Amino acid sequence: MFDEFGINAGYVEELHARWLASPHSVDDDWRRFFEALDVSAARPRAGTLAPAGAAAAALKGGNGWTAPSTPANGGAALYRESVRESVIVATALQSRVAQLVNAYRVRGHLFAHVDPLDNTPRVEPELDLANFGLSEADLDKTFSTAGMSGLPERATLRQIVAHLTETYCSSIGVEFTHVEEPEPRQWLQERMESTRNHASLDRSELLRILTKLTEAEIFEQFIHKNYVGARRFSLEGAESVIPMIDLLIEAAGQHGIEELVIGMAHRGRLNVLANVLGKNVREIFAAFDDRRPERFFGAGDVKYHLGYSSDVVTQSGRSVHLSMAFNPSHLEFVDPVVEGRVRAKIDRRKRKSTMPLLVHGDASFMGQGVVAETLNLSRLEGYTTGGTIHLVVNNQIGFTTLPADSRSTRYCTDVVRMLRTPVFHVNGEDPEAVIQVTRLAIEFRQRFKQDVAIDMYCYRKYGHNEGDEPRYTQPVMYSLIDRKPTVREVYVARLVEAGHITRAEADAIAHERRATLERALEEARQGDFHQMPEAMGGVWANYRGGPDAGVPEVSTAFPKDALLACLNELTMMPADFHPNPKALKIVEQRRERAAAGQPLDWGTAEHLAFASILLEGHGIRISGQDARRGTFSHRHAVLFDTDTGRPYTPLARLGAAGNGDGVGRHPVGRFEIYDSPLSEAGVLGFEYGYSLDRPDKLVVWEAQFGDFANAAQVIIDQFIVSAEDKWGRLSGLVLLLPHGFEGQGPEHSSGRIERFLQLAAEDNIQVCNLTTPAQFFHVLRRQVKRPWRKPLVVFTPKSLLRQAEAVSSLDELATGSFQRVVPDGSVDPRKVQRVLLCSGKVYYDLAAERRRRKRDDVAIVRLEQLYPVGDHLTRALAPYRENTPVVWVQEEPRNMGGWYFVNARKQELFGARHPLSVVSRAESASPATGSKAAHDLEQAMLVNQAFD
Ligand SMILES: Cc1ncc(C[n+]2csc(CCOP(=O)(O)OP(=O)(O)O)c2C)c(N)n1
Ligand SMILES: [Mg+2]
Repeated sequence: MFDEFGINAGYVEELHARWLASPHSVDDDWRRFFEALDVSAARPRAGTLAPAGAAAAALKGGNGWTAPSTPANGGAALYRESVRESVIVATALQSRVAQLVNAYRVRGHLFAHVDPLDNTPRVEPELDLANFGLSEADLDKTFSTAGMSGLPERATLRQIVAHLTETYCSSIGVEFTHVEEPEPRQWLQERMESTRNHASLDRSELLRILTKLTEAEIFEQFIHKNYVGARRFSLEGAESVIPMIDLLIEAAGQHGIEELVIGMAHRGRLNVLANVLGKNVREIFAAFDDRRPERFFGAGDVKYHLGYSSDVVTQSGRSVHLSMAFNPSHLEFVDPVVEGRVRAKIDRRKRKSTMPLLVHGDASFMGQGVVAETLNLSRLEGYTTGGTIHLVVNNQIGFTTLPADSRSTRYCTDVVRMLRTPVFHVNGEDPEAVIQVTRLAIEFRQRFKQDVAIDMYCYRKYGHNEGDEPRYTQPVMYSLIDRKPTVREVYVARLVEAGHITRAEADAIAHERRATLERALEEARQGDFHQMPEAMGGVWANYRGGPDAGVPEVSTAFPKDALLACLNELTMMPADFHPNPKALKIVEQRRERAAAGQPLDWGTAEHLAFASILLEGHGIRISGQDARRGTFSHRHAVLFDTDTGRPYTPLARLGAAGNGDGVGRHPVGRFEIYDSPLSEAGVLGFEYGYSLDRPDKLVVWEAQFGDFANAAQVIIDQFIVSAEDKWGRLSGLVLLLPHGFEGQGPEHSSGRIERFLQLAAEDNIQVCNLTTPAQFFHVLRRQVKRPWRKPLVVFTPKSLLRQAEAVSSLDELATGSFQRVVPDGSVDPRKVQRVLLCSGKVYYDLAAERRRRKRDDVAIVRLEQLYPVGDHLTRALAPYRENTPVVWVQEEPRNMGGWYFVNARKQELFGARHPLSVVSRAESASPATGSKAAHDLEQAMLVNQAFD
């Protein structure tokens, strides 16, 4: 039974009766509540009857609540009635206060003063007392503060409201009530309410904030003056970023974090490099001077994309290693790359405690889908990094576009809410509030291992870059900005007013900073300082990039008995494990076929490549959609118990059994394979990042079908193929892209060989399209064994996984090596009238047709590695007479596949000895037909044409 206040009066009455009988028989909250209601004079002792009027009066006097007036001569019944009514009224009020408190926690952020461009007084109609059935008259009544922190057990409504307003509606607005787990939510609530969400800072900390703000401001002004109009993507308006990251590093040191990897776009990047990472400003000035351009022909990158690393000793005495990741213009795509790097460092264990910090822009954070893809990785076993701190430099504009046109959401951080993790909105003009949320953020991350976001509202003092005029498009906003004192000036005024510092002291800090920059500029202009590419030391010391020809090939053979022993060990399952019988059969057949000397399929060769790499001490990490089983069910790297669903990964247990088969040589590398989320850009970016810090490992990303790699084109273009050229950064990442025209339609056919070949230059990547399991075995082994670290793109088969002819013998694995070109040993070169040159699966169609036609005048040469080219094809064609026509045969339409590449590079590929022509599908806007029958016809025509 609920009354008009939503209170179950009968229930309250019953509780009251229980409390009267035994105060501790009710919950603490209720006990305190009844105690507050109770006044000794009014409370009837057992067996006595106090006058109800006295009770009512006492209630009124003691608590300020109005109890119903009752006749003074009332008896026990009247007393009960009076208390009951008082209880109901009081309970109702208390519950309204509880609702109000809750409303501040849930919605207070909407009314916080977070925007430095908006000083209009806040109207908080939603938090109006009247909305909660409360009024001004209730302000001086006292209420229980149970469940709140930072207030005495009882406080007036006035005190409560003031407390809540300060905590939730000042310079910090917090979204946290959507956090589902009670522990983190309550922890945060307690931490905020107990401090009114204010950082308590001593004078030295205040001075440090001021110093950092000053450095930030003077740095920008100095460049502005000395390099007029040069692009620097000024941080002005958002200077608090500098004390913020400075504090984050200090806090990281205190929390025992040893390394911070920072991903950050253009805005304020130079400032962060100079004033946080301690990059010598001389070098930055030298980059602005841009002398000796001949060193950078066709290479290098603009100064605000370059990475840097340094070690900072924090006040706690601990050193924190800082790495600013290199990044391209493409906003936000560095996010997954940073996550992958951090994960690799964590996995390496030496840098056990590594934290990612991602600095975002407001427009890009909400606009770019890769952000959501990255956030989605954050709590997945294969990808978690223990929580990322996201800092959004929310200058409320993206180039010329305002939030109203940028997003459908209220906040630019709303995508983070998907993680049910806290988001702090903070006024960037209040550096101390920025410090407070930074502390909360890192503490939260350390405690709960989750992402957390800080949305720092600020403004952009100039246009998008320094040559840009913002008043064309934002006249009103900029007339406001033009009138604003700087963030530092606002803070100085505040410190002076509070008596922490004199104006002269503040000026001295600025003066000293200016003088330092003057000296650095002089030095930069005296000598020959320039941006030095970072040396590839540390984990990269033993690996090389540069030209293919400069690095010798290595042997990739592996002893036959050891391969057999691997297959044996991989079929051994724990006694209590019940694999799917069909999957078990596939695994067992690998062993049986090998033992019987029968040829091996693709899945077997792949497993043996992995096993041998592990046994040689290299770790392997594979991720991709459905990678554990394999899209085409050929892999079965993980088996699942038919009863329990428990996974079992034989490769991860390799060598652990100590079974005396001679396989268990140590140390065995770690094998990890993950089914990735359905993301390409995010996951490929992550794996690329991982490869940057683990050159010792085989790091593999597999696309479900090669076609889908184009959803990650930015990662391919901006990182994988160009990082060495732009940033001197190497990667041994492997991309497996299932490719082949098999009648499955416009998609599911092409991994877009042409794209990779167009991107191939300066020996930047390796592009392979293979025809045999042995080739796959050797190319994977080469990738870890050769010290040359270049991304490897392998177009992998689909139908060939089960093609009876696409097999290799164990000997070919045990003794062979990777062949960039597979010559044709089956025909007498003297008889050959035509050489068919091809790559990948079409080889089998051509070979079958040649058999059918019994043609011994046609040679078929396979280009297994399309790039880098080398002289391998020249050598393979050497046995044929000069001028023997070479026909490039490809399944792909003419404008796709390898044709344009082979034709353009024929001189390099095989000299001028042979005329070159092509057989392909007709030029087409879409890779393949949707009709299986049309595909079959096309394929037959193509093959016929090659022989006609
Ligand atoms: C993927 C991508 N699209 C477009 C651009 C071009 N662009 C560079 S900065 C910018 C505005 C970015 O706004 P915001 O993220 O708010 O950062 P701000 O410059 O305001 O700090 C745009 C559109 C880009 N660099 N990357
Ligand atoms: Mg912006």
